[in-house]
Amino acid sequence: MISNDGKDREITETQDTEITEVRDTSRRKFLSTAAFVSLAGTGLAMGLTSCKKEAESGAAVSAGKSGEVSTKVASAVTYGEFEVPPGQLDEYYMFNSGGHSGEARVYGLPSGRLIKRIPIFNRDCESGWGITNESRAIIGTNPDGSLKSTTGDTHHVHGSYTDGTYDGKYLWTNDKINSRLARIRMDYLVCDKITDLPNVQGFHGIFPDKRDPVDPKINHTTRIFCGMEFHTPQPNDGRNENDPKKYYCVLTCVDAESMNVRWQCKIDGNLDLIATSYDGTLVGSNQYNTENGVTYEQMMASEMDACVLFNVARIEAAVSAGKYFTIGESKVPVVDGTKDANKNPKTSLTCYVPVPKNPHGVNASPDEKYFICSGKLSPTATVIDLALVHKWFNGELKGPRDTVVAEPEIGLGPLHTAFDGRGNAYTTLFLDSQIVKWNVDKAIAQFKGDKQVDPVLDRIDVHYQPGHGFTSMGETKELDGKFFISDNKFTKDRFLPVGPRHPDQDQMIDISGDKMRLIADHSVDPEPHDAIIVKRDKVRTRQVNDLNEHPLAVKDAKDCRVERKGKKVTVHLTSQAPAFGLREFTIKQGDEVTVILTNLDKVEDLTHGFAIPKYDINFVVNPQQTKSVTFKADKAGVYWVYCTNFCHALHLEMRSRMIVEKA
Ligand code: RUQ
Ligand code: CUA
Ligand code: CA
Repeated sequence: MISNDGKDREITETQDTEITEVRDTSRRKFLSTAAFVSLAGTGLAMGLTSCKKEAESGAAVSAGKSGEVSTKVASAVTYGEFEVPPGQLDEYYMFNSGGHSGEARVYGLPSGRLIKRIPIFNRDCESGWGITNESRAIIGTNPDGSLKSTTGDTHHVHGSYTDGTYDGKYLWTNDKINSRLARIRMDYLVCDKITDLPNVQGFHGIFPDKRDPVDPKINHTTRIFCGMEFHTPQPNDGRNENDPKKYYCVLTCVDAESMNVRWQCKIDGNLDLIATSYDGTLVGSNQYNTENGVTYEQMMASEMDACVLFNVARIEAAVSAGKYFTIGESKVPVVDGTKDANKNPKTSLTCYVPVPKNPHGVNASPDEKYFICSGKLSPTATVIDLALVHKWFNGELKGPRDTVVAEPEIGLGPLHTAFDGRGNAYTTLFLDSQIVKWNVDKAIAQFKGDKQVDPVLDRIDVHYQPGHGFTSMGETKELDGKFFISDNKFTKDRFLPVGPRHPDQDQMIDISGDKMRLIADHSVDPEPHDAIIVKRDKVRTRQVNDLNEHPLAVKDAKDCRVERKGKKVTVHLTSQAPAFGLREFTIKQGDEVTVILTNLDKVEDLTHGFAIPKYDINFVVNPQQTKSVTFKADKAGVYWVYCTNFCHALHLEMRSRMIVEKA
């Protein structure tokens, strides 16, 4: 069992000698390729072993091999203070990315209740996302009318800032597959814009800026920074495909309001996660592939990779001065942030800070002083002092590595770091299946040479293999240090078995005291990746739409009608419980039909649905909302348009008869 001080580590039966050596805290340093690859599997075995023991001691629900489930009462920890009784509301929102679903999700915390899914890069037949004309215009369509794409891979959700904290205006999330950035407006919690990033593959990290780097009056988010993980030929149109030395990555800056791409910055190596400084001057990204490798062996060849820091003001000055080029057909200005083009720190656009090895995760500390970059294949976290980064940019330091003020050894497979506002950092340890709590000042003292001090304060097992970890309001100046969520990648035996595809898990940890306490296992749909925890008073949603916000709204049931222009037919329709404004309408086979539907009900929560059998059309309209849909009436016959949302005692009777006359 792994003890809380991290020293007394029992070696499990499943570990071979090589692994034993790696797990010895006194000897383990960097992991060799072979050690890492075998360790990944062993990490899982570790998790299982520790869980088995917990179940025996009465702290877990576990399913045996045969599928039988035994429930045991949880031990000493009390959970009452984190319970949300019936009728009470949660204190926080959690905005989660939805991984392969291409959506975002909204949970209440501390209850862990799923309260909304926000479709973005997918097709969703409840809201009609990807079905209605309005949503299709946001997703984008091809010349043949098909949707640009309906696959997505969202990893990170971040909110807009004013004065260093969430202002409740926007959220942004990435689509890793198709290199798109989506914006969610927070008044309705729906996606309102999607931007394609040119010249990008593997769009992974995102972070909004927290204020303007030069204009003190602009204290809110105006830019989103987007990382590019996979280097490619530029332009990627068939040239140089066999010459990886010519591949490269760019950082992309997108305007928060217009969602237009402002500029890109060419770099050496790749970009993974993104962090922004509280003063707006710096953007950081961990780089695990400074080798420019094309296989994982090549990508882990060096002992040191980097965290690259971008000088935002200098980059924008270079763009304004016309010191840029463009790539292929893209008109986006690209500045050169490579080392060769930036030999003089005093004019450099970028600062490459060496960090061991294949780092993952870079997080800004809430005291505004540091970026912390995890080693992943090194058991360390690297603390970069942002004031020193500015000194380097002023030519006052010998080298970029002089910006590093601490590099504590914290455990195996460190990925992401969160904060409590009391000077402590909490880092997820993927391979150790733990969260480690460590003190940043102590780590700095240790780095300066104080051998007595141990920065590690506490460790807690999670179940299992944590990726992201984040704290309540943790990425703002208003962080409250109440709890930490560990997004675990593996959950084998933590939930009722549901077949080979397991749920993922948000495990909730109380961090308010000296010792961390595990307080809840929340199941989540794969794969949540990352989230932010936002105090509920920051989010002010509107509960009823505004009838005037859609230019085509049908504002009165009397306006319902069928209009024909040649083969183009428009059906103006309303819904008001328990009826549609037209009880029937007739069109002709071969018509191109647009239905515009306004829900005239004003009562909060009185949503109606609109579905046409055999026509693959399904969406809902909320009170006072208008949506439209266009389809080809290619099948003659009678089709009962029906309401899909239980709205009234006569919900089942809420239908309209669509008659398609044979051509
Ligand atoms: S990444 S598990 Cu897609 Cu956010 Cu670090
Ligand atoms: Cu309207 Cu059900
Ligand atoms: Ca590497």
